[in-house]
Amino acid sequence: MLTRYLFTLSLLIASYGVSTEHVRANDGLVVPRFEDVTAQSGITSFYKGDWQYMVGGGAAAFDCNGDQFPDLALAGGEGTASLFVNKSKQGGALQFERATSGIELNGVTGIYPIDIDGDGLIDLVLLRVGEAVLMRGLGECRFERANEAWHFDGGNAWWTSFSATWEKGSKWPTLAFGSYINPRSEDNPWGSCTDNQLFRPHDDGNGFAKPVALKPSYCALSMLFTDWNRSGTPSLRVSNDREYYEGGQEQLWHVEPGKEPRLYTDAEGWKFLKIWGMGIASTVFPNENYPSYFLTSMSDNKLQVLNSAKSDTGPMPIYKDIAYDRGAIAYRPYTGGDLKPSTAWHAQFEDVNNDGYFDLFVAKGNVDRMPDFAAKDPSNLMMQRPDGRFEEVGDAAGIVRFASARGAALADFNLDGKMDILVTNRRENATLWQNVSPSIGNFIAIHLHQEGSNADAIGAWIEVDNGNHINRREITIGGGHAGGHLGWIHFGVGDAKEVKMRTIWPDGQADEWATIASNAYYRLSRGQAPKAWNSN
Ligand SMILES: [Ca+2]
Ligand SMILES: [Ca+2]
Ligand SMILES: [Ca+2]
Ligand SMILES: [Ca+2]
Repeated sequence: MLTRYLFTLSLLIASYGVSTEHVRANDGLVVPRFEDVTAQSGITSFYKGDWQYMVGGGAAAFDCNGDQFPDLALAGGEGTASLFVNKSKQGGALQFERATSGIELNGVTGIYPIDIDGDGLIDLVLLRVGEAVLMRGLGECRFERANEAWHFDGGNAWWTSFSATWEKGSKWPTLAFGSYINPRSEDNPWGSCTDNQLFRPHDDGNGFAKPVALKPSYCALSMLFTDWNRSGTPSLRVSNDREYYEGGQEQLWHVEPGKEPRLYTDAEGWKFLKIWGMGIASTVFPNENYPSYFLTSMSDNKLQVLNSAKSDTGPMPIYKDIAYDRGAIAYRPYTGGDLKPSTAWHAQFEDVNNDGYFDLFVAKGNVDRMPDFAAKDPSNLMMQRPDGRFEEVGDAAGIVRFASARGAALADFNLDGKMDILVTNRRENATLWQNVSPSIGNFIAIHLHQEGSNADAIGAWIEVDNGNHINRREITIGGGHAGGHLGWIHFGVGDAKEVKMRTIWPDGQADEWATIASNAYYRLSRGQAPKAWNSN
């Protein structure tokens, strides 16, 4: 099977190996510029460990001390997880300081930020080899274990993925945890995928009820609650690693209030797909209404767009893979001379040159000396062009490294309007790239807030009309590979000096369009006009 696959791949390489270098110079694409500032930044975090840490290595970007600058929590594998407080000045150099926070547990594979109890302080979900741990945020970047207080049974599994949603009528979130291989089956791991679990709020209004197993489970390396059909109720997408499951495939679950979760079926349009699923990134293409999904894998990454006419009951979950057509397949290294297929992990769409088109970052790295796959496998930075095609600029942008990357967090760490990149690496220090592009487009950044539970308005949509097209973003928790970000939502807006924006809140209520000036940060509290924020 693998032989036939590699043969197909070599044909693909032969027909597709054209240089795009000269195209770039002539057509005005603004290539962003990144500088590796790891050494000066104060970030020292290795994702350590043997076999059980071949996956994971997540990064979480979120604000734990209320100053609006995104702080970082990084998985440490066999070492301890670590928290770095952001000390950067607005527009200055990226500066972090390690702080003892309470999250310094070993065995951590992934970290997701989420305000579980709705107290306005962000909590952390720690995925581990062993027990998953919920850490309640106490303010000032301190955390305490909350499994017992929230009646959460973190089990004993190789936890590798997470997503969360607030179901209609619930004050507490519903948490989905994905697990990998049975960690006790090292000699014969194939077919030993353990159950993913869905934790719903307890009826008594405090914490969680006993979890429901999401059977069948197929070694989930990424999960994402996403309202793929804009029905108002998100479904749970699960990306699974075909290396270890038997008879499995990619999955989409109905998760509807008061009902048992159930898989979308062939009859509903769901199509069988087997990949080495590692990560999920979602984006909405300009003027589109529905999310598209980039699925990372070993060489055969997918870019899926909804391909189903809307009927009375809404679209069916039928997706077309356009990764090849759009130049986003990223199946092998673009530099470094290694021609073997690539291994892709965290993926994230962000507009890194602020031209109004979301670009795609993909963290790459060999599992661990796998000889059939590239050893020198640099992460990708693919710029989206106005025609929807993607162009690799990793080399020109200055982000080529050959460490074995895993997790990543794209965030604007110094709040200068330019998205920076943090990447975790297996057995090596993380890498931090500051976006030092001298001239890129304008931007806006928005942080939603609503009173009561789900304070960060997970499940909301933000729409930005930049005068040329409308960009939409769904606010989600989950996806990527083993980590995510919570906080400012960034939109590049090109030349626009002002833009129109509106929010569609998680319950479906849509704000009026508001006109706001570019190059500013807006705190947007529900029911109030967008309010510009700055650090002074
Ligand atoms: Ca902060
Ligand atoms: Ca909280
Ligand atoms: Ca862009
Ligand atoms: Ca920045």
